[in-house]
Amino acid sequence: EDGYKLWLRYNRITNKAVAAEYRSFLSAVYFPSTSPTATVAKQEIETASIGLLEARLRLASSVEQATLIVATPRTCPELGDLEQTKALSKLGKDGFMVFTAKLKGKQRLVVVANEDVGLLYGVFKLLTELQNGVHLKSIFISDYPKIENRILNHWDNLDGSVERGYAGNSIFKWEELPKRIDPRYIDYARANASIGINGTVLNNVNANSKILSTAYIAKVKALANVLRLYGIRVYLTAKFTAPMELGGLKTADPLNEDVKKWWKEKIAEIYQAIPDFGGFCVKANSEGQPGPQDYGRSHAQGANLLADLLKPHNGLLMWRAFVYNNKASDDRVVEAYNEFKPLDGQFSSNVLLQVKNGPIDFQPREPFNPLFGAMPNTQLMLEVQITQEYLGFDKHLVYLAPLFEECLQADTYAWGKGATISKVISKKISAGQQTAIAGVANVGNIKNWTGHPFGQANWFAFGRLAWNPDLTSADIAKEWLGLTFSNDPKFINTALDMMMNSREAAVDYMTPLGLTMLMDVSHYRPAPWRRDKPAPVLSAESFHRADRLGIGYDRSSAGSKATAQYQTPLKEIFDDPKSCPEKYLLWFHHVSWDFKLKSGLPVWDGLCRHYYQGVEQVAKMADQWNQLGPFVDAEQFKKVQSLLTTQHEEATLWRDANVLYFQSLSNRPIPAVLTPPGRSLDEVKALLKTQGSR
Ligand code: BDP
Repeated sequence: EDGYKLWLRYNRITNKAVAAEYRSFLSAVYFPSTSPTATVAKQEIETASIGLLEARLRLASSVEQATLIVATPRTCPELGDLEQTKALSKLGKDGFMVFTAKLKGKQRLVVVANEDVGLLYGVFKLLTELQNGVHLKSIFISDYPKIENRILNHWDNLDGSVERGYAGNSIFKWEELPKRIDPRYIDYARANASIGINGTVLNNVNANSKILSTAYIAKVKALANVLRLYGIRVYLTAKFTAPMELGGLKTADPLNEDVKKWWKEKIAEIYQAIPDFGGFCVKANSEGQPGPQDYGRSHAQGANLLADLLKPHNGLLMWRAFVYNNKASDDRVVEAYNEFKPLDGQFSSNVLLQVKNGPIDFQPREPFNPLFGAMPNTQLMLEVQITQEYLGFDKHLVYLAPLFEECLQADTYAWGKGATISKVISKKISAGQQTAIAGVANVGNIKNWTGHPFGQANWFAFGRLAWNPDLTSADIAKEWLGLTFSNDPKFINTALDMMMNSREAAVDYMTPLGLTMLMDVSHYRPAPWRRDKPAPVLSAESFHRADRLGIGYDRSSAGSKATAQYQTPLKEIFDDPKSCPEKYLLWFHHVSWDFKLKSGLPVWDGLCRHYYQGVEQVAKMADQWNQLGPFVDAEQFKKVQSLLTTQHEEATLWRDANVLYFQSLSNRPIPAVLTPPGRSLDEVKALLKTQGSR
C-alpha cells in the first residue's frame, strides 16, 4: 500500500453475505446518459465493481434488465414517476438520491439526479456506502450541497514549487502541458469529485501574471478539459499588475480605460478557450502584492473592475480579505476588519470576499474572524488551510476537521443568536449571489499525495464540510477511517480517539490559552524568543507580549479594541478576562502570571500544564497507534508509527522551548506535579540551531 488510492481503494469485500447482496444489485447496470460526466461515473462503478466484487459490470439496455439504474428523469422517465423522486427537483444540479424501489415489478437500486454531475456525486456516495459495508435493501439517501462552490486553492507556482506545500512538487506539470496529460490529473479529479469539490484555483495567490499569457491559457485549457469531466471548474489567480507585465501598459489603475480594455480582452480570450472558466482569485495589497490601493483606489474598486468584466461570462471573483497593510493600528488582528468593514455593500454581485477563519493567519487556534459577523451586505466565503503550515507540516498528525468545525459552528450573532459561520457562508445575501468556501490544498506530487498518511483525512474532511458545513468532525473521521484503513469497530474506536484529540494536542504543545505566532520563520519550529528585523510586527514577542509581570496581548477595550469588532454579547464576553473563554484568554488579554484560571491555578501553572498535556497526548496517540497494527497495511503502519515518534520528539521540543523561555521571564518554578525539562533553554536553542529550519 502506498496510499496513492486515497479513500477510493475499492478493496475486495470479504464478508460473503454483504458481497452477495452487492453482487445481486450490481449485476446489470442501466446507465442511459452518455455525456462525458455520465461516462466517467459509469467507469467509476466499473472500477469499483472489479475491486470490491471482482465482477465485471454488465450493462443493461433497459429498466427491465437492470438491477441498478443510474439516470436522470430525463433519460429514464420511469424514475420521474416514483414517489421517492417527488422532491428531487429541490436538490438542485448537484443533488442526488440513492434508494431501492420496486420498478416494473422488481426491487432495483436507483441513483437518480437532476443533472449528470449529480449522478456522479450519487455514484460516489453509493460507492462510499459499499466500501463501508452498508446494507442496500433499505438504503435511502437524499443529499445536496449546502454551498455551491467548493474550491481548492493551490498555492502552486509555475516552476513546480508549492508555497507552504510539504508533499513534494506541484501535481500540475506546466512544462508538459498542453501536450501531455498526466494520468494523475484524472485521479486528482476523481478524488475531488468523490468528496464534492467542484472548483480548483490552479496557482498561487502570490501570483505570476504569466499564467494569463496566451501560451499558459492553452495549458490551463488542457487541464480544464480533464477536470470538467468530473464537474470541476478551473480558476486562476490574477496579478493586479498583469496589464503592465503582459500588456505593456504604464498603469494598472482599475479606473483607467486602457486597463479595463486589457482585462476585458484577456477575460474574453480565457472564456474563448474555457467556456466554463470559474473566475479569478485575487490577493491584492497584501504582503507585497500589487493592488488598487497603489493607485489610490479601494479594494472594492479593484474587485469590481474584474468582477464586472467576468459577470457576462458567469465568472466569479474571489477577493481575499487577508491584508495587514493598514497603518492605522499596529495590531495585525484588527486590520482586515478595519479595511473591509467600511466597504460593506460596495462589491459587485459576483464578488465573494474570501475571509480566513481567523483574523491572523491559520494558527493552531484563533477566535473566528469578526468580518463574518460584520458585513451583511457582502457575500462572504470562508478560507481554511488544509496544508499544515503552522501545524507541523507533513510530520505531525493533526486532524483539522475539529478546527474547521469550531469555526463553522462559531456563532457570530450577525442576526442574533444562531448566526453561525456555517449559516453566514451558506446564505445568499440576495438571489443573484453565489455561495463558496475554499481550502488551501495540501496536495503534491509525492506518491501518497499529502505526505503524512493522515493528511489525506484533512483533504477529505474539507470536501465533506464544504458540501455540508454542519457535518461533525467525528462523523467525517469515521467515514474516512473506514474507507482508508478498516471499518472494524475496534480499529475505528481507537483511531477516532487519536484523530479527535490530535488538534487540541497541537494547540497544547504549540500555542495554548490563546497564544499565537510562536514559531520560527519557517513556521515549523518553536521560537517564542523571535525578534525579527526589520519587521517587528512579525516577531513572536510582539504577539505574546510576555514580560516579568505577565503574558498576553491586550486586545480589550483598554488595548487594541479587537473585542469591539465582535457582535454583542461576544464583545462583552471577550472583553472581560473573567468571562473570556480560556482558550482565547491570552489572545484578548494581558494578564499577570498570577491570574487565576477557572481551575484555580495561576496562569503560569496552567500554561505549563497545557504544554505538558500536549506532549502526553501525543504519547498516548503513539500508544494507541501501536495497538492498531493488525488492522493496517504494514507499510502504512510503520510510516505513521515513525511519524508519531518524530511528532513526540518535536512536541517535547515545543514544550521545552516555550516553558523554559517563559520561565526566563516569569521566574517561577515549573509546577511540582510536572517533571522539569531535562535541558536548559540554551540547550534547546542550540539543538534547534543544529536542526536548521525546514
Ligand atoms: C500565509 C502564508 C503565505 C501566504 C499567505 C496568504 O505564510 O505564504 O502567501 O498566508 O494567505 O499563511 O496569502
